[in-house]
Amino acid sequence: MRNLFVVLGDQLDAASQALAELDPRRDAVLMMEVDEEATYVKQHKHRLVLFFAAMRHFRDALRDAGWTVHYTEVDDRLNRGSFARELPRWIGKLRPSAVRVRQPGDHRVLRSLEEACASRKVPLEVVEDDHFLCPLDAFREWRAGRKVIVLEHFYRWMRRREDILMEGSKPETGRWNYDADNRSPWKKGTSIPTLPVHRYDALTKQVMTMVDARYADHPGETSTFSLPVTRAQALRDLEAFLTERLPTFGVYQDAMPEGEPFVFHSRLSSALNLHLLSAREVVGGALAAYRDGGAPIAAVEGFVRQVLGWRELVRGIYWVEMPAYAGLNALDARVPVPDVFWTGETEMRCVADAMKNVLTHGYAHHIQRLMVLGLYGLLLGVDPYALHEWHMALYADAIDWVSLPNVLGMSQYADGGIVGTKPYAATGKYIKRMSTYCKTCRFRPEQRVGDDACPMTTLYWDFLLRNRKRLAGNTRMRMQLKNVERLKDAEAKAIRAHARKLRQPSGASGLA
Ligand code: FAD
Ligand code: DLZ
Repeated sequence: MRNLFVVLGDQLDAASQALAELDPRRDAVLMMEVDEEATYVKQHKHRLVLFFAAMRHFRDALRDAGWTVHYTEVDDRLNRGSFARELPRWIGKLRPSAVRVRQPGDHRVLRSLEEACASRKVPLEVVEDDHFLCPLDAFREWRAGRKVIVLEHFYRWMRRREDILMEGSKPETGRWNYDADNRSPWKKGTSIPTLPVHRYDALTKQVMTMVDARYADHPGETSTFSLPVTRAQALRDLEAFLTERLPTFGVYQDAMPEGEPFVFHSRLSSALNLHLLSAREVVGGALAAYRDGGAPIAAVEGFVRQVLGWRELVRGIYWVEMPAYAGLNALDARVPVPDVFWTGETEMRCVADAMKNVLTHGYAHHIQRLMVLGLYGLLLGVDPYALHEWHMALYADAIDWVSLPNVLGMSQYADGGIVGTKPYAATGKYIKRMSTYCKTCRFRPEQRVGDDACPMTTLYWDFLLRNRKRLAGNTRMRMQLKNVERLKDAEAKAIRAHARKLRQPSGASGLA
């Protein structure tokens, strides 16, 4: 055998250039289910069903297309349980001249593959992953010339590079960005289309049974699993989003109606991150909807900005900044992940609803991630890497390259301003404006102290008091810090004391 081509669980893309460059007569594919990936953080059952079922379907599709696919299932008797130990077993058995893999989505996995190949003295070739629109070398070049990273700069560069919504070097509608049109609070009575329901075949059901038995004590229930595990299912989800949800995606992008897990979001992240869908076709679909008059520019541009802008940007940042990035903790946050992040039990309606989504679906939409759970972690001072590990455990769409910059960078500001220019710190008043939670919540967002005070509000002021020296050099924080300086000593003392109470195991945070 010439090349042994390793396909990882998040690389299920049959149209990849890397596969096209191989010869099915001389090269073979290897896919490994390994227990370590399911247990290094105790993963949600939806995440496990998603990966194992999608991998097994992809194996069968490759075999049908004429590929030799060597495959090890997680409960195979000979399976050694980790990439570091399983890959050497296959190299010993198959004796390839080289092992080839697309850039993995996780620095830790890349190191494991490198060590495994070195132990067997076989070269490992890591090739570009053409699922992504921005090759890593191009990103490095873009990054090299800049002091600070600004999404808008990267996004415009990508729009020009890909010639998307452009007329020459100018945006075709005269505006780069419709962000300001995409922040409407929720309007009561707005009806939300339901997501497609997938019929799962025997193979997927078999995986569910295996996950129930083998990972019984992991969070989540397989009975509520509803994600696509094949390309055909992913394409159905894409089509349903483009026709039914995209037109309203922009308007309610930041809205949080209670009891609505998906609002008008696409819920395409897991299909994208496993590469069942390509970034190019998802962006292309949205652009086609605009051209056909199916969706307005504000919605389409807003969606394109997420996929072409944010998604590509955080991936670039991950690979340029790793491995040092994982250890950053600019605000010296050391609090353990609170119990409520595992149980969802709290009187805070916002946290309870977001956690319900996470525990039921392995999903929460962006604003719940950033401005409810992320905000709560930031204000409590939760250890940012521990929060990232929690995220990797509970979200079906989490891959290291995307979770780490979003959790540690965007939501916790632990990178000191690489992903975002300032901490996303806010009081409960932000949540009141953008959600329906506060209507049924016993806490008052306007109140800083006292039994009825919204914990987000108390903790916001406490956060600024604790971090004012660290944030003093940040010009974008000037206004917020000025307000802190206006607090009287007695007020500041009362806030700090109330915040300490909230952090007790019996406090609203449920820290234990
Ligand atoms: P939509 O709202 O419909 O957005 C469309 C697509 O844009 C998404 O599917 C996603 O591919 C992309 N996108 C949007 N924002 C981002 C972003 N900030 N970074 C990367 N891609 C983006 N996204 C993940 O895919 N995996 C994660 O593990 C993840 N962790 C996050 C953690 C935190 C704390 C935050 C604030 C954001 C995180 N995101 C993550 C980004 C974003 O929240 C999710 O992509 C989105 O909520 C997924 O739901 P959706 O498919 O319905 O997205
Ligand atoms: C998340 C996950 C799980 C649960 N299981 C596997 C697996 O058995 N085999 C595999 O190749 N990948 C798995 N993954 C994804 C990895 O944890 C990791 O995100 C990717 O390998 C990064 O490219």
